[in-house]
Amino acid sequence: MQKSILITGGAGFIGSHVVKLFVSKYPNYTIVNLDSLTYAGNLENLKEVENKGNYYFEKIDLLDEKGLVDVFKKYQVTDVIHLAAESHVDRSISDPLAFVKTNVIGTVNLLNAAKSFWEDLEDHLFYHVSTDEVYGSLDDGGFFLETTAYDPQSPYSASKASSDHFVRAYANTYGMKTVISNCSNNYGPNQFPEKLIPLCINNIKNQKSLPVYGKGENVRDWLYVEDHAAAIDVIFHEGKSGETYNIGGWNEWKNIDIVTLLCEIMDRKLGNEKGTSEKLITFVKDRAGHDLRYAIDASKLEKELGWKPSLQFEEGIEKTVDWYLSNESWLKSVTSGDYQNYYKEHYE
Ligand code: NAD
Ligand code: TDX
Repeated sequence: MQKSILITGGAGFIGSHVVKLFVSKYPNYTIVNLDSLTYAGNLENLKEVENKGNYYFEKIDLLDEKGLVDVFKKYQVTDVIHLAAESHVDRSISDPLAFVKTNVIGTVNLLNAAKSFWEDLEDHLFYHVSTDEVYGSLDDGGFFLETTAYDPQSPYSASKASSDHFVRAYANTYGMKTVISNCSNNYGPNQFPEKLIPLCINNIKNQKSLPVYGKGENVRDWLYVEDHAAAIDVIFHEGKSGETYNIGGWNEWKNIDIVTLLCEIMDRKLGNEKGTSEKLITFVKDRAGHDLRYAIDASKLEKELGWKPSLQFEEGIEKTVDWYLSNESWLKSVTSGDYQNYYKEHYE
């Protein structure tokens, strides 16, 4: 069967890298990017593929049930890779319901659209992209395994955990072919500057303070976004139906060490005297319910499907800083609201 893949959230950070990879690597697949273009979605992320013959864009909200079904019909969708979500933990603390709507109800709407359109569920795959945050916080050492019990601690992780459960429920109840991957923190080009790494790069550039939550002792495992996209490619094509795969970089960093490293790199690149940017570090009130440590054991994916991260963190972070420094107009547009005008000019 000719593949027609619906990728949701393709205008966002990770989704745009997945769309670019699939459009260019698989010219015989039809790739449909479904995205409602929230503040986090930006079609500029997809400039290099927008004129490719196998790429299509649909501005549709996951809450628009009819719109979803229409897209399945219009493109005869054979498979789904679901990335669209509200993704920022701090926003989930101030507005949990937005996360329930998009991440929980939106995912169920998408499952329903797929279930109603696909005649033989055996012939199709629903791939759900999720996060390591569903496992909670590793306060006493160890790593998250695929078998680790769910223990979400923030409204964001609770909504993602719920969506994971619904995907498994559709596999169990209706026989839908599903696969789920849970990945650690991503970094790289096109990440919205509300997340730690791009926020620090942007603030250092503008000589603004660098807000480090609490004592900066919280630990995250960081993976370059293109390595996540490569893992999604492998899992989509070779993952076993019904399985879960953890994706991570074996790359744990305390927040304060990442911020300090970014200060050093930026001082070098901007020609500042050593120590200039570190003066911007400001310890601020901790995030409510701040998870102490995440760490992924990605052995299952490495052993069973042969994936491993390709980029060392030192190289990835240099590339990331270089990208933000040479894409000032992107940064300006996502932070200024000009993007909405761009969208109107180009697409409406
Ligand atoms: P992002 O916030 O950059 O992008 C999300 C995209 O979804 C945006 O383009 C947005 O417009 C779209 N979207 C949001 N609500 C929508 C709705 N109701 N209908 C249609 N589209 C909607 O997110 P990201 O960081 O690229 O994350 C993508 C996925 O990967 C999410 O499911 C997230 O939970 C998961 N994930 C992210 C990370 C990370 O470090 N960023 C790590 C692991 C897993
Ligand atoms: O200004 C800040 N200061 C700070 O100390 C920000 C924005 C963050 N932090 C801390 C909080 C976290 O411990 O840095 C760490 C990373 O924060 P975020 O970039 O907000 O990421 P995190 O909360 O870890 O969640 C991310 O990784 C998992 C993504 O946003 C999620 O979508 C993904 O599932």
